[in-house]
Amino acid sequence: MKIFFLLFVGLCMLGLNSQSQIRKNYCAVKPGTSEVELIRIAANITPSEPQLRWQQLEMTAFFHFGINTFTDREWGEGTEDPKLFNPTQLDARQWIKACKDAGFKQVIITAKHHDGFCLWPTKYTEHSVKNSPWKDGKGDVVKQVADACHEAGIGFGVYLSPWDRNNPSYGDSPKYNEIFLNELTELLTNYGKVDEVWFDGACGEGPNGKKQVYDWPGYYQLIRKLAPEALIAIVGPDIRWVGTESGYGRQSEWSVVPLGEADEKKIAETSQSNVIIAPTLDYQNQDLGSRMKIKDAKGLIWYPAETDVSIRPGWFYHTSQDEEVKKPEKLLDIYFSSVGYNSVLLLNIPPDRRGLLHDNDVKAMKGLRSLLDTMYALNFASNAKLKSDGKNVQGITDHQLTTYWITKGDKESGTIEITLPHQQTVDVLCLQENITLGQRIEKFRLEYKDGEQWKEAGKGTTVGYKRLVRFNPVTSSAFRLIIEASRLNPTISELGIYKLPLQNPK
Ligand code: FUL
Repeated sequence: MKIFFLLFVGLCMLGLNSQSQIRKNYCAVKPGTSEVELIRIAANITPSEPQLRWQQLEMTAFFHFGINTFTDREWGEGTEDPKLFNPTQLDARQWIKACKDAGFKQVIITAKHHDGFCLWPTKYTEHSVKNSPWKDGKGDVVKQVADACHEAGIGFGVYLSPWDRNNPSYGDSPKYNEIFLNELTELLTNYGKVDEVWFDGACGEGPNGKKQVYDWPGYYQLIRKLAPEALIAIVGPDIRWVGTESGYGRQSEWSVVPLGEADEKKIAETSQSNVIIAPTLDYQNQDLGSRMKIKDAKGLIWYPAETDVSIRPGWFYHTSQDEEVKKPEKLLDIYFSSVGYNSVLLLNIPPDRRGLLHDNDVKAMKGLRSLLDTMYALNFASNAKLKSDGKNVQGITDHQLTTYWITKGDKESGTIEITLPHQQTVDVLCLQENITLGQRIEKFRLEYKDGEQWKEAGKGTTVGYKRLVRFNPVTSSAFRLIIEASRLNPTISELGIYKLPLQNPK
């Protein structure tokens, strides 16, 4: 027995057991690690349970709502009179219904924006709904949104701005940090399950001229303690900013990114198994995770991208922008460039002064849903004959993430042939990897048969949870997906071939 055990350990150390699983969302890279071993580690980093749940949401919604809604501003100064906050027909159920109907599976409300006005009657400042005329100061927007989400069975998240232009203690670091922790405690204990906590890093000067130093580790620890399943986004350990606010992510989007020396040191100081630091990255760089990018990594972490964008030019509601709501076709283009680029879409739909989502916004969301439903209704691959040089090709059209095609032995490339019963005109390829094993594919192409000749229809680099590729329409009954390069064995969890319900907006 002992001999077998020693033999097994020996094989792992020699790197011969290329399929041995690391199965965790972070791994330190020891000095002297070979390139082959580094790739093996990268290919086996997987999302944590909450990250996996979040990635599968695909579309989430943001609600920027607060004092700015009533002052027609984007950034309030913190000196606004709480009496200005007076929605006439606030109904969070209307917001949640519109989102749910359009396919959004989680929402985030700006509980406090930079102006410091709190949408819940917190005990820790007077600058809140409790001093507004709305419901005679007895209202609680956060509660309405949380209750509506929980009733509808969709996720609930909070945006809490650390930058607070109202709080007199802001800039007096320990004092303000304590207030901030108290606010977080209220939000994480009084409103049922919280699924996402969204921080941005803005840090202005305090009224006393002092610079506030945020206690990020303290904030994160409190969230882990009170809401262990909540993801901490943007300035946080679980979800990263995609790097733009345009709705357009990267075509090559790696969810596994490298950590440098300084981050590794911080992790070592906290805990090796539960990363609670926000990794330092050049978020706007086009390449965050290629082989070149990870070659000097001191650690590797699953740190997926969220693409935040507003349905209107501003984050908050402005009557003057009622005619500038993005059209369904534009939203579809954004969907392809966010969800379709291995990222989660966080679309902001700002409630108006009535406290309702405006008709124009609701119409646009419905329009997006209808385009997506029409496209996804018919996957031409689902009644096709599938043939491949790998294992379990039937698993790629069964809507199950964890039944998947994989290459045999240690092959890092492979082909799947898709023969349709009849010729079809198509222009979209949808691929998904089984990310519960890791993100691996580095290069792929789709070919179609034109007469006797195979021609290229579309191609791409990374896949990850979901990759959509639009291409000029082609008509054929024979297609083949060729995985050209991968980190270890590539997997395909789902494959779809579709026709866009409109002229290709590529
Ligand atoms: C930014 C903020 O300054 C904007 O007002 C908005 O909340 C956006 C989502 O994040 O950092």
